[in-house]
Amino acid sequence: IHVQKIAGLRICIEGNIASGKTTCLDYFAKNTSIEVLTEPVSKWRNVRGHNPLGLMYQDASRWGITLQTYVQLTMLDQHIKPMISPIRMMERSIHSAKYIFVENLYRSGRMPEVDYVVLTEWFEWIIKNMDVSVDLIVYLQTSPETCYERLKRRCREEEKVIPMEYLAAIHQLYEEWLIKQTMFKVPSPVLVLQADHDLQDMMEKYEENQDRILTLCT
Ligand code: DCP
Repeated sequence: IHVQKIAGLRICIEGNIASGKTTCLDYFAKNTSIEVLTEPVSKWRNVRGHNPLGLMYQDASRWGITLQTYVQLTMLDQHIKPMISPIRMMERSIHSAKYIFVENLYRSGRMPEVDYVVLTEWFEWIIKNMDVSVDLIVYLQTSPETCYERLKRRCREEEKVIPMEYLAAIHQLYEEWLIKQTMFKVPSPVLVLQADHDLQDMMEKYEENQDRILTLCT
């Protein structure tokens, strides 16, 4: 790769819960020109001894705003961190936090309108005043069934309560946002990778698509 030509690129890996974003990022982390930022999920599970992720799954109406306010902060922090490599890849983004997760809580009636409006005001302020731009979104497109299987297998304590319908709703919103592109602003071009395949096949797919990914955003 001609690194100089494509310096300062920001790529976000997007997809449903347990769609394999971490595996994708692990693959690209081997490339020394790429700096990989993983999703700050450990922070969402422990902020000064509190677990807003766990609370949200126990009672979304009460704790959805708490978790999503903190997600928005940690995502903003990731977006504006000075880049230390020519290419940055990050897991999800402030955009999907708002358009997928906050939207889902609101649409399913589990976030009061006032919470949604306050988060939206914050989000719009950030978009206007901070640089959270993205050069390419890689969308790992899965079926909700595949994610459900993977979720059960990995057994993260907080996620044991997630039903199939929750993954189906997240999937639907991702499709609306990145494929149909009818609802919300898409901040960059989108590369769609079918991600239902097993780990080994996905690794090969990343290898095949590596150059495409890096040239698509130039
Ligand atoms: N989450 C949320 N609201 C957000 C972002 C994430 O409620 N705005 C939740 C969904 C998951 C947990 O946080 O329960 C972790 O998110 P991911 O699914 O993105 O992380 P994974 O590790 O599951 O990704 P993958 O399995 O694709 O590597």
